[in-house]
Amino acid sequence: MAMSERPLGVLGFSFNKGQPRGGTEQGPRVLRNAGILDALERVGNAVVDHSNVELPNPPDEGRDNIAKNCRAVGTANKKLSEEVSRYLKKGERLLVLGGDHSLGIGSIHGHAQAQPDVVIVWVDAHADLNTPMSSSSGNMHGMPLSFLIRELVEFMPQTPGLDWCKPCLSAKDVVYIGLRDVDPAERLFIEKLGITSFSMQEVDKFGIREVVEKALKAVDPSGKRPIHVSFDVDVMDPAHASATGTPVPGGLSLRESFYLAEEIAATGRLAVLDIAEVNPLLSNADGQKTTVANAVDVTAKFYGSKRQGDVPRDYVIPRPQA
Ligand SMILES: [Mn+2]
Repeated sequence: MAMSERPLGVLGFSFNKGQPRGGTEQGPRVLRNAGILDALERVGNAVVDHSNVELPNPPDEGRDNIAKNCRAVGTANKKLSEEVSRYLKKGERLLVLGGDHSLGIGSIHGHAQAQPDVVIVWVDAHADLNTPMSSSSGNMHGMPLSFLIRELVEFMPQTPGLDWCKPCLSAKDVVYIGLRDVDPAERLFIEKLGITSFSMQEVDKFGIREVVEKALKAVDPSGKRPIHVSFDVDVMDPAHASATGTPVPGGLSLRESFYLAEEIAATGRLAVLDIAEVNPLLSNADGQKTTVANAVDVTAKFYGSKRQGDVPRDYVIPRPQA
């Protein structure tokens, strides 16, 4: 079955312990309330809502580690990984509604167990590539890729709660789009490991059309591998997504975000999409509404394959009465 014809499973990951602010745990609820399931059905997907991942009680955190809440982040993501892997093996595509971006650990790990040839398109203002040693904040939503990339293994400390997570990607399986706030260690890793990266400066220079084309070519020249998009809403300009924990000025316009999503949809190879870092407790009422609405609209573009517009299956062009 063509990828785009498979059922689309939706999995909520109601979690906030990868960063310090309450609210990201409400992401799945506000996105569902805003009609994300209907929006996906309207563009022709057979949607199956698997509800939220049932998270184990947060374990006691020791004071012995530098990655904050690592036991909670680890156990929750282990559960997420198992669920993602299970539904993919059943033949579904998956949409993961976060939750903070530490969810990348479980979502990508689970994806790689089911489809080892997966490629990652990380769409974010930040690289989320710090190790527990290099992070200045200790917040794990800035670290997910460091736990997943094989070439970084020598830089990774033993992290309680994450012993189950064996790196499953090489650096060449990852491409970044939208970066504009990158820490020193992240910059060095990107350079030394040769991770393909398109910052906002490159989006300005080449335009979003060329960036998306180059990004997909770089990560999968054959154009055959399953795609995992991890979309942090902070990649969008704060004008379009202010209800998020770490907004950075100068991001993707709404139209650029749509275009990226439409081009990914057009590949027919999107297997998993993460929508991370919607935080309905931040920003003002207007900002909250706009952020959630834009997150829903961008998500629908990732799954609406017909770029010329979607015609309901039962639509009949009206004619004048004879
Ligand atoms: Mn992120």
